[in-house]
Amino acid sequence: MKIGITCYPTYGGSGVVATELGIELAAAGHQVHFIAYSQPFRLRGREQDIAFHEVPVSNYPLFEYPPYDLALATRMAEVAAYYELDLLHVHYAIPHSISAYLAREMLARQKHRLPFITTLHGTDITLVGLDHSYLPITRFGIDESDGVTAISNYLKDKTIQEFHPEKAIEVIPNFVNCDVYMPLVETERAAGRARYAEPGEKILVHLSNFRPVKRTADVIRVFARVARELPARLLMIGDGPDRSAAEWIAHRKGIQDRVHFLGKQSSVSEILPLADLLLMPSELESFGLAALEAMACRVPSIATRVGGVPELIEDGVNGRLFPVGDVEGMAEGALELLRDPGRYVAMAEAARHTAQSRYCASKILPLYEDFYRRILGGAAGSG
Ligand code: GMT
Repeated sequence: MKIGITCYPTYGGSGVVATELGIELAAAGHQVHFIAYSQPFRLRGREQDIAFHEVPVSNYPLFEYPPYDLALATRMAEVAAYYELDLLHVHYAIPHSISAYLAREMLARQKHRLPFITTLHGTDITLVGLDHSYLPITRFGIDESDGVTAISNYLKDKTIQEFHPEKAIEVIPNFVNCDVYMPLVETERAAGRARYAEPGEKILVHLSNFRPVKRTADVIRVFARVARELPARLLMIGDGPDRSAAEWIAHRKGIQDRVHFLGKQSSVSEILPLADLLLMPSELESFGLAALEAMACRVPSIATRVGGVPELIEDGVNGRLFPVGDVEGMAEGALELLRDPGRYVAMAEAARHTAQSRYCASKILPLYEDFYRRILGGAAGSG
């Protein structure tokens, strides 16, 4: 198949999933065309059978708000016509599903069929879509899509409850390539850990876009409590609006030398397996991709019981779950695990097993391919 993919190319879970999906589709023999305002950050630009098409946005002085959505629709239609795309797959409803709708309608006038699929990721529904000004157009984008998927049962239910869409929503969970995200052999792991920590020190990690929903301040507070009890380091991967607040708290607590802000990293699969635990104290996660990537590396998470996270993490089995804001509980949970090697190893093994048995790219890719075929065959599905 020839598949166009549109996503937010910057740091964020939906862009990561879209990029990894494109890479997996290309590896499975499909032709993939990314259409976005810049190259998705996890794409190195050297992958075979993957092309990137930049969307140029006019900055004509009259445009106080340059119309990206329209430029995107135009580019989608052009790429679809020039490269004979079979379908478009857009990640994140706003504005991508609306641009795809416009592209489909433009091409229909030239008798070119271009069905589009929208994958809902979370904040497009829980935050953006519920802002009243975006609600009707988000619902329109969902209903006009030829197919809609959501990345967890939680998100599917939430979308139905809040938007009452006419379109059926299929759950296709997020995935991870278990041959890329995997534990390291002990010698490599020890060498990698030595870059950040002394022998005998524990390593905790956080990976996000540092937006308020991630509660980055809680990450530092949980770590501060852990570091009071045992020698430990914290790796903060990513960047975003709450980074300076997190740095400030680390300084105020006097643990700045133990917290390493690594910024945006394109190869997180090389850093995650060095850690002992991942901290994900989010206000909300429709899925929690960072936790899955860590689990595949045999790193269990200390996380919050929110949104779709309990579909991925079973408390006490492959990770730990706590109420939002329960800094003390999360710190205690982390300390208990780090002090009990037997329990830790069982949980780490269970985390890797969950990733491999339920969320491996090799298991999820066929679900997308089958969905594409059904959409191309005309099974649009209404709710
Ligand atoms: O969480 C963010 O701020 C980014 C957001 C996105 O769309 O880029 O992440 C959402 O999609 C991820 C990939 O499907 C999910 O793993 C995240 O749980 C989800 N975030 C929220 O629901 C807050």
